[in-house]
Amino acid sequence: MLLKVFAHIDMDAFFAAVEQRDNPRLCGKPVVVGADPQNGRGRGVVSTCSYEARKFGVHSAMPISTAYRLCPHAVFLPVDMKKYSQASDEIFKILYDFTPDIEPISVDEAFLDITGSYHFYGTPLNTCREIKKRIMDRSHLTASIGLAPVKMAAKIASDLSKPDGLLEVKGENLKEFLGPLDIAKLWGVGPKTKKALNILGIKTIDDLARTSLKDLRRQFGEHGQHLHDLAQGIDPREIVTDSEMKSVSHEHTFDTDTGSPDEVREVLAILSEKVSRRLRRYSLKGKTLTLKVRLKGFETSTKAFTFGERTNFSDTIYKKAHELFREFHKPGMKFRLVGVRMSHFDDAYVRESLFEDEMTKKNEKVHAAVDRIKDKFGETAIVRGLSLRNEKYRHQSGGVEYQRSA
Ligand code: TTP
Ligand code: MG
Repeated sequence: MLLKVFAHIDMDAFFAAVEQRDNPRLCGKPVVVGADPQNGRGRGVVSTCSYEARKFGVHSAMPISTAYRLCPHAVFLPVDMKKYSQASDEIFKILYDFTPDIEPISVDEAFLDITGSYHFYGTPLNTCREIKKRIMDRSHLTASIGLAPVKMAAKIASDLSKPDGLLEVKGENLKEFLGPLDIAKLWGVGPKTKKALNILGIKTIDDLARTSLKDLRRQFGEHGQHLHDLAQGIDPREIVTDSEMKSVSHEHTFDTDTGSPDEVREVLAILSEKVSRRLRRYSLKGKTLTLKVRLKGFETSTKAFTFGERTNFSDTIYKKAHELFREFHKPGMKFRLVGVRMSHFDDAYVRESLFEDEMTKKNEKVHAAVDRIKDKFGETAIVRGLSLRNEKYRHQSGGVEYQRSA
């Protein structure tokens, strides 16, 4: 079997690095990008910070007031999304010069399948050296890259190599590489699963690899098989290119299982908004909405609804998601996780929208205006009235899910 070669690339301290590049006086200094600290009284959170600021304990999603307390002499800057989007476009253009097999994950992160292209540069390692060099030459920014025969190990490798790193994990070293790492490094092991595993005495990936599949299945159901595979270094996931994207979803795991339908409703509003925004970013509209709920004992259920017309409006998605939830909910239920997914996209989105009624067009304009404001002033500039009350959820939901075409 041909071994695949995956590269995971992630820019270092991305927003802060762009700011330092554009203002050399900031180089070598702690820089915090995010909400206005207002001398320690500011609300809102840190988007990111330079590695110099990380030494003081500052990190992404931390309240800006805490960041100010930890590092008052840092340079605090507002989010300039337009600038970072430009830098991101430039970097992605460079990546597409190397291979079309790219799965974009976020503004500063992507998976590349270089199995068929690395020969042009000799070896996978040389290919990645060349990618890093080209990014530095053209964008004056540093990237970290992990190389491995499976995606999840490539991601762990880029993370461990930060900043300005390059780390290759060869197939024969995969288990040895993963073994001593904390289980939290595994894709799919969030704080909840980590806690549940720790209670069983499972701390490292090696501990997990030694646990019997039977025990894991008993504890985690279907998820147990996945955990078992990952710990053995088995991860069959391929990259999913933009054109293959089949669904967009966001999930949220509650800090403590909740029995409050109101709390679930607020989270659904935020998840719907995130899914809606992501769909619009890719100029997509979906026809099928799927609500996912995981109950206290890891039992997972999904409920789907197919709209008469494709949509990417947050209100439409939220109302239906909440309706599905109400149909599902029974008194006494406790929820561990909820998720919202939209699928069944239409390639002819632009064409279809030409014939849509005036109301839809108006609605589209409103959404586009909201997106522009968010791009300019950050994700929390405008949020639904309902969402506003729960600031804490805004930075916690899971990533976008990509699925491979059937
Ligand atoms: P990350 O790649 O997670 O972080 P980073 O690039 O700043 O630092 P690292 O070297 O650890 O990769 O996120 C990319 C950008 O996304 C980041 O620069 C700012 C933004 N972001 C937020 O706005 N809020 C967040 O909570 C996170 C995690 C990132
Ligand atoms: Mg990054």
